[in-house]
Amino acid sequence: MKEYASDKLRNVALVGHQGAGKTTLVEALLYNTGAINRIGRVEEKTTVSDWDEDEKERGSSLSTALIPLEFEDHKINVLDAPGMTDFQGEIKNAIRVADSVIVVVDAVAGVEVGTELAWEYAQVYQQPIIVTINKLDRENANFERTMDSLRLHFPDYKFIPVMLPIGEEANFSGVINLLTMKAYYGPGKDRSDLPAELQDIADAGRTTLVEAAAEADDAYIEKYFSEGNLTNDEIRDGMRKAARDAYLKTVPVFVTSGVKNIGTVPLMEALIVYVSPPTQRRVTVIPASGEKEFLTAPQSDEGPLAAYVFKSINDRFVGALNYFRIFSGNIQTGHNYFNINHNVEEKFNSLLVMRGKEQLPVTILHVGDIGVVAKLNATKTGDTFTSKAKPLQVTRPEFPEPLYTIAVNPKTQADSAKIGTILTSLCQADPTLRWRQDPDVKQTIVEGMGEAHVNLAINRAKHLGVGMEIVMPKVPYKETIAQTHSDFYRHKKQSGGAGQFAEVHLRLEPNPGGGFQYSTQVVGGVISQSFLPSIEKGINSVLGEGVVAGYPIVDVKAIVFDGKEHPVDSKDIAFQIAGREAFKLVFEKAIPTLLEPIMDVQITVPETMMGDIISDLNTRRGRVQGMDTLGHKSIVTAQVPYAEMMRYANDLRSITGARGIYTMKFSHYEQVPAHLTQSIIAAHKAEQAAAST
Ligand SMILES: Nc1nc2c(ncn2[C@@H]2O[C@H](COP(=O)(O)OP(=O)(O)O)[C@@H](O)[C@H]2O)c(=O)[nH]1
Ligand SMILES: [Mg+2]
Repeated sequence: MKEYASDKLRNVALVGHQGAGKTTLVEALLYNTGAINRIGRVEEKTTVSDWDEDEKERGSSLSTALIPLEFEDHKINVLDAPGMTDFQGEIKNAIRVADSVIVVVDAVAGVEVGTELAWEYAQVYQQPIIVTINKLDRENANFERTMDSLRLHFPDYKFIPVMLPIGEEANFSGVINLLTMKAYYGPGKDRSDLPAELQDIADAGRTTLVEAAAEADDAYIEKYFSEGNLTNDEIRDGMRKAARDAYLKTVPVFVTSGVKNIGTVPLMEALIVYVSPPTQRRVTVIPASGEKEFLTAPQSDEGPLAAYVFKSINDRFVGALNYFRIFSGNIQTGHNYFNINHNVEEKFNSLLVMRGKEQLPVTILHVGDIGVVAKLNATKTGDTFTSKAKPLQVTRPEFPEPLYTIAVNPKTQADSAKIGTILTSLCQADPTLRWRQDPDVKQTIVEGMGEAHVNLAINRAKHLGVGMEIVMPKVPYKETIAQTHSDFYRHKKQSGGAGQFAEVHLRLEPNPGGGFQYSTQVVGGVISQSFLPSIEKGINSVLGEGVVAGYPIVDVKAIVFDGKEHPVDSKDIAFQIAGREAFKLVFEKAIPTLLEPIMDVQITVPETMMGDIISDLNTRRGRVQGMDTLGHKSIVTAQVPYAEMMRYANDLRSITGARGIYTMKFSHYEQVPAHLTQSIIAAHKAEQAAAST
């Protein structure tokens, strides 16, 4: 691929709800530039973006694809992000490294959950937004209604059409460009005169556009008032400024159909005109001093190197690849660069530009560009390449806590040996995925943002040669007691051989929030000093296993207050056994109870669904703590037992038709209600009985 200087580069994240037509739109854009000779279809698994085998299987994007468009001497790096909320890590990272965001909105459905999510991230990273109202060729598509939906959902923003549709649904045939005041049919390469019946609408649209552009600059306002018009270059410049202005919040609106390839050339032109070159970027870095600072714009090839790795993959066909964006400096084949996060130099032998899965070798990438490097050793998502001389670390975005948990078992002995390495590498590549060996529930736990997300991880592990079966994760309960109780246990073995004797009197007291504590109050030396640690050892052996339900024991004080010993038969092992058995005995009588994790949950749904959400929370033993409205959205905060939230990602989707999102994080442990405790204990005993027969 050709070499592009930074003023010829543009980076855009293509985001929006799943199914809005992003991947298909990219096909049309590639086709227009001559990179492909036919527009691929998601249904036929022939698109450039959805190249991964899992994506083909599911028929939708699961991760961000990098698609460089070479158009009018420019290279536009399009990051085609997935739409499902399960993959919000991918969406965030794409927006983070782009300089502008195109939100694709379905002209039938209007604003959807994925639209709002994308919008929220664009705001977080202060990225200017361009909207394209897409699929205008579909039955029931409606430009004005979609505009209304945008205004309703994002009331702080001003939506200014730059293109207007010619026809709708099956009659959608082209766009009116309000800058040139010409009609562009099909993809929009050639201009024709405006159809007479659209002249009035076009005139009104032009006025709105000119006024919006004028607002961004005092000189333009003055000119507009005195002369009544602006030049097209002034309009473009004004719109570019207005889109970046935190106060004006102006969003240029385009109209397209990917499948029919209509309005796509003006959209590409817009990407060059309305998106700033990547050297103007405000980016936070952490230098050696540790104090955050901004890289001053314009960034240049000569500046200190700061290249951020926003995606790593390890695919069995394309191998291990790291995708990075250069915020400062440049990167060249054959050079070594310093990975500050892992404190290692990595050699860039294979520098590439990717088009979907197609690898195009390059020798240099300039400041602002997005590229890929193959075959590194240590580098993973979130790392920064920099120079040792002036180390800079690009700050990572914050990622949400996981929402969906599964447990996995290796399928075979061989799988069991590899499972840890593979899961670790998948989690390093994806900051929203986690795994751990949980000693409390004795399971291998994998956590992510939703069922599709964790299933994809398990599938990828399978492709990498590790078979796993998914099982239900256990709730990490803890055992404790509700009442003080004392009793004793005598261990006696005096038939044949060396005898054993020990007697331990033990009191257990609840110790809320204080963990486990062991102490002795033995008076008059009834138990020798040397046996006291033996008793403690015996008790400790039970703490991890639990007494009644197989969960670890917390918040209990154990006090040895009396006992007996035998001059010959008392020994370490005898006191260990007596301590252990005394503990179990007293624990069973001290009203054993279970503690369960309680989560802080925040749920955002359309206002009309708030009632359904609250009544559902009631069935989950949830305590609603607050209700808020933000625009037409309701936000419910609640504390809910983790046991009731394990499959909430799926349940919320079905209650709201995928129009709800939520976050969840651990708050504290709390006592499980008595009737539930009884059934959990009974289930554990039944399981043990079954295992021992
Ligand atoms: N009628 C029509 N269908 C489209 C258009 N673009 C995409 N589709 C269809 O909508 C579905 C989702 O498209 P896709 O590109 O995967 O959407 P993405 O999830 O946003 O990437 C597919 O069935 C496409 O064939 C369009 O412009 N018009
Ligand atoms: Mg897609």
